[in-house]
Amino acid sequence: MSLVLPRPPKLAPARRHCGWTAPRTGGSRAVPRQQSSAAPLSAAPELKGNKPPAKQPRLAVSAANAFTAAQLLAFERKGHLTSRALFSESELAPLVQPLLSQLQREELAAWRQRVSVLAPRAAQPRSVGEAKALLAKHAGGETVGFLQHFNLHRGGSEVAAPLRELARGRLAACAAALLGAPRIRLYQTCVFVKQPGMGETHWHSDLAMVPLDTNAYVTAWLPLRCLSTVDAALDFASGSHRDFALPFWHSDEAMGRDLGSRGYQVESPGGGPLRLGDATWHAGWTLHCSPAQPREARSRAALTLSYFADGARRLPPDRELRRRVHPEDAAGSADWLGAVPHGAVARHDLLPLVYG
Ligand SMILES: O=C(O)CCC(=O)C(=O)O
Repeated sequence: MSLVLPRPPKLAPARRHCGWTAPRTGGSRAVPRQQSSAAPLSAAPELKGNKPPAKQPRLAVSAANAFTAAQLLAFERKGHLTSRALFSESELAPLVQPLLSQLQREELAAWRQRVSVLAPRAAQPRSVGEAKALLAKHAGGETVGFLQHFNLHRGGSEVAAPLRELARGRLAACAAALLGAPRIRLYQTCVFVKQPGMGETHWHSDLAMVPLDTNAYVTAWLPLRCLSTVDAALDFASGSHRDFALPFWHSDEAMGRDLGSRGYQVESPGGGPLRLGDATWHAGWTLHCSPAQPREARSRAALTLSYFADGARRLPPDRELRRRVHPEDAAGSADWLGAVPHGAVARHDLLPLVYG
């Protein structure tokens, strides 16, 4: 059963807005005071290992058998769903340590991306310490909610091929089932790292950051270790993906001030904290957020894989839109956007067909 909070918390007032929802750029806590890098990311001892991921079992998951009718109905109504034990721990474990090592190697690049989003006029930092100092000075009080590592499935790194395999297998079949679409493309992968003391991820909808003219978009969120009750998972505003009135009638400012009056039931994954191998799913317009990661906790990293139904078109140019695409995730689409004209069907090698 899902953990249902008694009352929806006031849905984040935010200093900045992504399209019609608060961006997921910061949090209520101050930027961590320590200037050195946070404690190293490490897998739980039982998860260490460096073998290639075990082959997924032969039992083929297809869109037809991925979920029960009751689960599909719940997803339609609520806009989110939890898949328990979608993978066994031993299937994912071999991917985890190489992935965490890569995140550590690329930490400075991730801090640079945060600076470019939160303090776009600041100079490129040369170290993590410098990035933190720049953000403290120039981010207008906005705290860092996470670091993002986009599209590690691309290229030839140690983790790229296993991630591509992961993106094509049962996750793609689940996405096809949830979207009710016969052909599915991978939009992006992204690892979100919340270091100890990082702030909350504000309420937001993913599609506000995606330059596609579609509603058929879904994201799988997989923690890279078993989470404890204090670790920051996602919270979902149930039914918010169907709240057409919200962006239709309300200004960005009004929505940013207070979404709490809309009566959303706020739910986090039910049945206890997520384990390695569990996944949560949220629809492209579902409002979701994540609390701050406690200072005394370990870093929490989560792999996200976002899918869309084949046939979606790139949005028209800004002058024809009521709202602009929020630039926070621009790094995720930068490599193909120029090759797909406005209004054209989004088909590109970097948006591979992964199902159907
Ligand atoms: O992991 C987080 O803190 C944010 C993740 C998120 O916003 C997403 O998966 O869309």
